Amino acid sequence: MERLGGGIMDNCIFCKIINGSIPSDFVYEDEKVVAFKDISPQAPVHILIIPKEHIESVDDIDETNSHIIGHIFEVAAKLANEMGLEKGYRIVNNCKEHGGQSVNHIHFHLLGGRQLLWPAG
Ligand code: DGP
Repeated sequence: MERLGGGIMDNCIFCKIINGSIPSDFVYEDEKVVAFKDISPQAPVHILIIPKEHIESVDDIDETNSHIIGHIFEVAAKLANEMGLEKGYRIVNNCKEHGGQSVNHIHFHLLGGRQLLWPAG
């Protein structure tokens, strides 16, 4: 995979969503992150929040990029409020193969609008 300008990777689905070459239903965008509806929703609200910079997984978080993760949680709380999730919600990250990660561009699922179950499978 080749790194293009602005931290975009050439064959990453989520980089293509960020640059608009794959259409998606954006609900939020700023200079660091975008948020859009998951293509396969698991709850009435199912949003993916991702950094514009291509970071593969939580395993690649270090002191140079950890500020982006804090920002993602700020955006998640803001979106949860705007979407009426006052009863609660869940933020999920799947990391690498055993964590169930299927797209190798770090992303956080914001899920809500129903009673969510625990533990995860
Ligand atoms: P994970 O399993 O944690 O890697 O989640 C990847 C999620 O990405 C999964 O819930 C489906 C979603 N997804 C995959 N491809 C697309 C796409 O092209 N558009 C949108 N909106 N979501 C996608």
